[in-house]
Amino acid sequence: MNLEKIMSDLEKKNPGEVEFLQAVREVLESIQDVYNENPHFESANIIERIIEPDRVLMFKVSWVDDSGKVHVNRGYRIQFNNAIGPYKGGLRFHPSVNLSILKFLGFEQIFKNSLTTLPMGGAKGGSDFDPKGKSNAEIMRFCQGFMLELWKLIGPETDVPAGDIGVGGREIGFLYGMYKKLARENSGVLTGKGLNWGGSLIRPEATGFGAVYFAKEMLATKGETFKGKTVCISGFGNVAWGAALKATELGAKVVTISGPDGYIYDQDGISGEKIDYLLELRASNQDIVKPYSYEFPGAQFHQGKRPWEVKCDIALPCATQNELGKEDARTLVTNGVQCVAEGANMPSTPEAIEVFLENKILFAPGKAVNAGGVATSGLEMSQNSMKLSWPLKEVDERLHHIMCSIHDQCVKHGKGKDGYVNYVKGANVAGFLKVANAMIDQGII
Ligand code: NDP
Ligand code: 2IT
Repeated sequence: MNLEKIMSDLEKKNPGEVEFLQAVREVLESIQDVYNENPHFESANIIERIIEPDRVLMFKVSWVDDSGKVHVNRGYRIQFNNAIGPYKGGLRFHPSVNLSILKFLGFEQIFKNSLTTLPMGGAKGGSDFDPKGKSNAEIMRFCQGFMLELWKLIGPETDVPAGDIGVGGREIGFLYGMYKKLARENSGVLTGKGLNWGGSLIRPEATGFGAVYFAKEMLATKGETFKGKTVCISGFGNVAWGAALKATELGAKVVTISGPDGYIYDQDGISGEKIDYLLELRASNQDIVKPYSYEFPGAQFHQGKRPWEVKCDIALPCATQNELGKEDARTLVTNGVQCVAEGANMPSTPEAIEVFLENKILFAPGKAVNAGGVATSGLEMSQNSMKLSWPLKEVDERLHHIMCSIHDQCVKHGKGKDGYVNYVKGANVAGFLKVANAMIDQGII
C-alpha cells in the first residue's frame, strides 16, 4: 500500500475535507501491515473502493420559524458502505455540520458497525440546522422538512438512521411521524424511538453504558476496576450522561462535565440528582453548562477551558471531534491518567493519540468504545423485525456481551510483542477485515 499516494489522491478529490482525511489516514495507517500481507485485497482494489462513499445525498430543507420567517438549511445522507448489512448511522444537527464531518463520521461508522458483531453497514447524515434556542414547533417543522427529502432513500432493510449530536428522542419522534405518513408503513426505519412505539429499553443510555463497559475491560487487563477512581468526562449530552451514570454505579467519582462554554468541576462527584440534572440542562436547548454551578453551588465553572487539566485516573471524552489535543494529552499523562476511552467520535487529535500510545496509556478509540450506541440500535432493529420488545435485563446483557466481544477483537489484533494493546490498530484491523472480506465475497459492484 502506498499510503502517501493514496492520501494525496484523496486530498485532490476531496479538497479541504480535513476531518475526513484525518479519519481515513488513521485507518489506513493501522491496516497497512495486514493489507500488505493479503494480496487479494489489493487485487480487488479494496482501499480505493472503501474510501469512496456509495452515494451522497445533499438536499435543501426550507422551513418557517415561529415569527413566519423562512429559513433554508442543507441536509445530507452519506451512504458509505453496505457490504455487511443495511446502511446504519446517526443524524447530526449542528451548525458546524458539513460534508467533511459527515464523511468522516460515515467512514468511521463502517468499522464501528463491523465491530459490533451485528449485520450493519456504515452511514451518517444530518444538517447544519442549529437546534439551539428553537421552539418545539420549530424543531418539528424542521424535522418534517428534512424527512420530506430523506424518506425516499431510507427503509428498514436499506438504511436506518438514528440520533447523534442535536438529535435525540424528540427529533426521532418528529422524523418518524413524517416518514410513516409518507411511506405508509410502520416499520423500524429509525432507531432511538420512544418506548411506546418500537423503541428499545437501554438505547438512550447505551452509548455511555457501553463506553464504561469497554473501559472496565481495559482496566481489567491491568487488574484494575472503576471502584474509587476519579473520572473526567467532557460534554453534557446523551453520551456523557450515560457514562456518568454507569461510572458512578461502578463506584467511581465523576468530577467534570463540559460544554462549549467551559467545564464544571464538582469535587463532591456528579451523581444522583446531579446526573438527572444533566438531562434537564441538555433539554433546555441553551447549550451551556454554567447553570450547573448555580444549581449545585459546591461546583466550580471554568470558562473557556477543557476538563483535561483536572487530575484524574480515567478520562472519557464524550463531546465532539478533536476536542482533546497534544497538550491536553500531555497534561493528562503528567497527572497520572491510567485509561482514556473515547465516548465521542474522534475526540482526540492524531498528535494526542501519539502521546497516549508513546506513554503506553490504556487508550481506546471511539469506534470501539462508543459502539454500544449503534449496537443497541441494532438490537432495536432485531426487536422491530420480530415485533417483540425485550426486557431491560436482556438488552443490557446483550450490550455488555457485545462490548466484551469488541474488546476481545481489539486485543486479538492490537496486542504487541511487549504485551501493550494498541486498541487503535486492533479496532481498525478487526473492523476492516470483516468488511473487506465481505466486499471480496460479493464481487466488484
Ligand atoms: P448531544 O447533542 O447529546 O451532546 C453533545 C454535547 O457536546 C453537547 O452538549 C454539545 O454542545 C457539546 N459540545 C459540542 N462541542 C463541544 C466542545 N467543544 N466542548 C464541550 N462540549 C461540546 O450528543 P451526543 O451525546 O449524542 O454525542 C456526543 C458525541 O458522541 C459525538 O461525538 C457523537 O458523534 C458521539 N456518539 C453519539 C452516539 C449516540 O448514540 N448519541 C453514539 C456514538 C457516538 P453544543 O451542541 O452546544 O455544541
Ligand atoms: O456515532 C454513532 O454511532 C451514533 N451516533 C449512533 C448511530 C446509530 O445508528 O445508533
